[in-house]
Amino acid sequence: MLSLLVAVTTLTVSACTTAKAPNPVVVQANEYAFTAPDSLPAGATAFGLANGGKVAHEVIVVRLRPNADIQEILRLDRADSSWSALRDQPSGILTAEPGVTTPGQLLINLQAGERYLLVCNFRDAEAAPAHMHLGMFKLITVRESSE
Ligand SMILES: [Cu+2]
Repeated sequence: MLSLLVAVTTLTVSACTTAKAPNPVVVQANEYAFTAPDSLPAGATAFGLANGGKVAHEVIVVRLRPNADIQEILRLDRADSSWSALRDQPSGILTAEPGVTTPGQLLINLQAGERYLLVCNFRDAEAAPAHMHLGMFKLITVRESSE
């Protein structure tokens, strides 16, 4: 009986030590920019959004195709053209009212060597430009995991 207890205890400890918690990254938003690291390690990453601004913001996280150029993306988007050929499906979206940090997080398994773009498409008025075109975009390069 004692040996069985020891075996169960060992298994439990082993399961706990092999599961790695996601790397928490809180993206800061204001008018009109994101503050976030230029690069992040590969692996499970839990994105949050903290809105320090005076209007609502969102962050869309999208992985770019290898040759995607940010200026080309901005040009196409400004022309109301699709730039879906330059990216994958968005990994997800967080939104935050002014002064709010999202209680939930967006969990993304970042891939080494890839680039992810953060964008905000909110507008302050129907005829106003999307925040992306006022500077709310940020490119993040993923480096090898430090392990
Ligand atoms: Cu915004």
